[in-house]
Parts: sequence; C-alpha cells; structure tokens
Amino acid sequence: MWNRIEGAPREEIEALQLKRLRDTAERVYHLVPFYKKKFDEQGIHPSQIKSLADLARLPFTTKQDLRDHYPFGLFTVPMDQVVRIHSSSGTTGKPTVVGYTQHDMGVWTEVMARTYAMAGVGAQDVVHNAYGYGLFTGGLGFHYGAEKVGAAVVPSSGGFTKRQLLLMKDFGATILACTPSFALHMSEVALEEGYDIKRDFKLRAGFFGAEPASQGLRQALKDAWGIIYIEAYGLSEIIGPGVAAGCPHGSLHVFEDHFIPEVIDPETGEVLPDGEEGELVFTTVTKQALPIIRYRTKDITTLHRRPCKCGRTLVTMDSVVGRSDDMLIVNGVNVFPSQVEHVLTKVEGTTPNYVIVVDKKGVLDKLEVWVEVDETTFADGIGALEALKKRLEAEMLNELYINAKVKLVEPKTLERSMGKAQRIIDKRQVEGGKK
Ligand code: DLL
Repeated sequence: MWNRIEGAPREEIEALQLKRLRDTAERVYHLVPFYKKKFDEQGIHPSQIKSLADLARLPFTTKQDLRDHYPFGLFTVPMDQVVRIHSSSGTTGKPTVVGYTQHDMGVWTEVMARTYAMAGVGAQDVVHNAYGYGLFTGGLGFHYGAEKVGAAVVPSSGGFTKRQLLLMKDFGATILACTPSFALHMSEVALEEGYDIKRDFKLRAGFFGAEPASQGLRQALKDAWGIIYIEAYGLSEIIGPGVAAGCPHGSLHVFEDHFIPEVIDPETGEVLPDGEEGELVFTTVTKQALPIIRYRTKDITTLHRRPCKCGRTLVTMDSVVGRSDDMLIVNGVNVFPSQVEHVLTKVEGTTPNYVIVVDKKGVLDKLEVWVEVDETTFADGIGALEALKKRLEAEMLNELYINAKVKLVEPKTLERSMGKAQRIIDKRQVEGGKK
C-alpha cells in the first residue's frame, strides 16, 4: 500500500470525504457561475451538505457542460495557477479541456504512485511507458507516477512497435504500461520478429487500461508476456489514469479519498445501491483547477463495499464492460463490443483482433463481425474456416442473442491501433442508430 488511507477504517475515509466534499461544493458554488446556477435551481446550498448522502442532492455535470464552457469556463483558478492542460481529441464536437494546478499535479502523481504500488513497482524497475504522450492523459500520467515511486521510466509513447520491442529488451523493461490492444499487438510483432518472449524480455507486470478488455484478452496478455495484469482505470475529466487501480487480488479499488464514486440509473438519475449495475458518476473532492461535481462518465459498472484480501478498505468497482455510448442496439438487443471479444477469446482459431460492422438491411439491423483467424487455422484451408465461421456464429447467438454474420479475414489484416482500439463501424442512419 502506498498510502495508509487506502486501508483506513471506513469511518475515517468517510469523514475525510465529507469534509472535502463540503469544501469542494463551497469552492465551485462561489467561484463558478455555472455551478451556482445549478445548485440554486436544485434548491441546495453547500452549507446544507451534512452527510455523504446529501451528495445525491447535488446537480450532475456532463461532457456537454464542459463543452459549453470551452475551453476554461469551469476552472476555479486564474490561469496563472494552471501548470498543465490536457484535452480530449474532440472527434465528436469541441474537445473537452482539463487543467491542473501544482497541487492537482501532486494529487495525480500520488494516485499514480498508488497505482504502481499495486505491483510493488519501485527503484528496481524499468517502466516502459507506451501510452501516448501528448494531450491524452495516459502517457504523462503514467510518467510522473513512475518517477514518484523511483522507477526508471522510458517515455516511448505509442507507435514504432519494432523499435519499442528493441528498447524493451535492451533496457531490461520490467513493467509495461499501455492499452491492452497495443500490448496484444506488441506480442504479435515480437513473435513475428523472432523474439523468444519469455527469454528476451524481463517483464513482470503490465498496467493496462484506457479501454475495456475481456477476461479472454487479459488471459492472452498474461500468457503471451508471462506477466501479472494490473488494471488501470480513469478519465481525463476526473484526473486521467489513477482514478481506480486493480490490486493483485483482482479488485479495482477507487481512490475515493480524492474521487467519490456513485452508480446511478442512467434513465432516472437515481442513486443505486451497491451491487447494482448502472452509470458511474464521480465527484472530485481535492482538485483545484477543475473540481467537478457528479460527473456522468457514461461508463457502466457496479460498486462493492466489502473487505479485500489486499487489506484496502476502499470501495471497489467492477471492470467497465463498456460505455453507454459504445453500446450498440441491434434490432433492440444491447451489445457491447467486449461481449463479442469474449466470444472470440473462447473459440480456438481466432484472435481478439476484430471489427464490428453494423448496417441496415431494409428495416432490420445487420451485424457483421470481421475476425482475424490465427495462422494455423488459416493454413488449414477452406473446410476449417467454414467450420470456424459456423461455430462463431452459433456462439454469438448463444451469448449475445443476436444473429451476427462472421467474416473471417487473414491474419494481420485489420488495422492496429497504437492507443485505444476502434472496434465499431456503424453505417446506419442516425435514427435508431448508435446512442
Ligand atoms: O483513458 C485515462 C487512462 C489512461 C486510463 C491510461 C487508464 C490508462 P480518457 O481518454 O478521458 O482517459 O478516456 C476515459 O476510457 O470513461 C472509459 O470509458 C475508458 N476507460 C479508461 N480506463 C478503462 C478501463 C483515459 N480500465 C474513458 N476499462 C473512460 C474500460 C476504460 N474502460
């Protein structure tokens, strides 16, 4: 454990949260006109927050609110106190911009140090950081945390896979940090290049996040690299990576002394009890430049408060299976890309490299899954491929309750991503289409 608070009695954590929540609510109410208006409309004043249950009385904040106040409208400090700015890529509409004071950088570095501590990363380690450096928070978040725990960090960023492998081998990397899809791609290229993975690399742990990964993909990465899999979860609006991290016992602990999580019913906005699945909402309680009240992440998960073998008392969240806006509705049935991935990892002969193509045929939606087969099955010829296609279609129907058409493609033909994988091509018209 990096910080004793991670294992403190619940009452202590909750007392700290309440104090910090009240300070944050006062701060945003008095400094940001947007929040004052929202609080007033909701009929709540920060001074009325008496318990953590009062959090449910505060207004939500959405990505649209950040966009409406582009770029710095929700910041609570003058720009001379801002030391870092990050931003989303803004592929759909204006980018969302986030800012950090010196104090916020300290919080971020602290929660990233806690993340690394999940695998005991320290001075003895070399961290190969292949998260993208730049406006994306992955690269720099993992960078500062690594320095904090005293490891040597190699800031390789994404891309240039062959060179990355060379550096990992020659510099003796013990820790890999990147998206799960990129880690898979690196293992494929390593084999192609003739590396003997277990002999040539010294990796012992990987910190994977920024996108969902099915159990099958996790296992594939553990097997391919011979490492333990530590999950990293976070989002720029809250801080970046470092909002929650997986412990060696597989629980994803939320650093709730800084970010208070809630799960709500996405339709009604009502808070759901622990154990029920819904949309994850976060309130930051220590951030200065951009504190955020009840931010709707659109990530679907479940919270649990139960003792963990690792000794942490922090609330845990289930791994995020997908974002509500990544969920496809195909002829009325909800489908997450990670469910498709799960089927692929169960069936021998395929790889977890896939694209889901949704289109309309008349009034009906048509779902096609393009899947790369592995080299052996590809070499087995047409009979084996036909059988595999049938098997996959049957499994999809069984698991997803939809008729998906499977198109098997040659190994290494689907585009690889250096960061977050792009899994969906939705060709349908807007109405009835992707939510
Ligand atoms: O992806 C921060 C990050 C970087 C997290 C590196 C972990 C590692 P954004 O680009 O703002 O920030 O995207 C945030 O990514 O709302 C989730 O939908 C998704 N996401 C992040 N971590 C996970 C995860 C970074 N472990 C969005 N599992 C979030 C599933 C994840 N989805």
